Amino acid sequence: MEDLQTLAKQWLHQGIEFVQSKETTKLFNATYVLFLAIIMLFFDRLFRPKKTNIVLFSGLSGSGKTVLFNRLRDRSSHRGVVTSMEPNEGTSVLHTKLTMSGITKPVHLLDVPGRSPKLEEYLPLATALVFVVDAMDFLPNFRAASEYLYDILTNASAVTNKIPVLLCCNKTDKLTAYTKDFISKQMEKQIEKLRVSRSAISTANDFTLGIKGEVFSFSHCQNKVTLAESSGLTGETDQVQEFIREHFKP
Ligand SMILES: Nc1nc2c(ncn2[C@@H]2O[C@H](COP(=O)(O)OP(=O)(O)OP(=O)(O)O)[C@@H](O)[C@H]2O)c(=O)[nH]1
Ligand SMILES: [Mg+2]
Repeated sequence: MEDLQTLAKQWLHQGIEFVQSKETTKLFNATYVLFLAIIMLFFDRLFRPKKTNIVLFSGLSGSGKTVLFNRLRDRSSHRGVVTSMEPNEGTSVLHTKLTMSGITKPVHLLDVPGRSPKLEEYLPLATALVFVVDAMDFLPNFRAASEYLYDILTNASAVTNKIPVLLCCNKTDKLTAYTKDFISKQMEKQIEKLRVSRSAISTANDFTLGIKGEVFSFSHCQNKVTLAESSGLTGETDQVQEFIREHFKP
């Protein structure tokens, strides 16, 4: 009996020593930190704004975003649209191929007026972005359009979320419209100039664009840039729909 008591005392003593030892304190601290980290991660996931299935339409004023938006939303062109003051929101059931068999759900479209500061607000929510360029009146506007696209491709949300961008050369129903290859080449050259001038003066933009030491090409962007031609007016929107379908997560 005495032996048992002595053994029990020994165990108790060893137990107290273990609890008081530095190793145990370290173990408790590590467990506590891990527990806190898990709780923080859980709340971060719970309250972080969710990336939603929004397809943004952006580009200079007059490039044809609203006509394209209306065409995709309800297949009408609403010819003679005036300059938009506020973003237009709507949903579209894409009406070619897959949707014919009812597989694709409606897509949330958001038409943001040219150079609207609201674009920054919507970029973190975007799944994809359609950058509309007027392919007919391209030459007088391409510097401004390139600058706008440069700002989007260096925007923190756009880059970190790797938002796919469709460079949509619109108004191709006009014979005088430039091709998507011509347009993308000219814009690449203009963006190259902007890269050089902007990096020389400041770090105003969030991310640098392209590969250092190489002439700029859209293929160097962190965001996947795809080219397309469209005419919102005559309803030639297949390439835009194809792009949306590719990046839309049902
Ligand atoms: N030929 C031709 N004209 C178009 C096409 N799409 C739009 N337009 C014309 O271009 C002008 C501008 O179109 P909008 O859709 O209002 O342009 P927007 O990009 O929404 O302009 P903001 O709202 O000011 O940013 C209108 O006169 C349209 O009729 C097209 O595919 N072909
Ligand atoms: Mg508009």
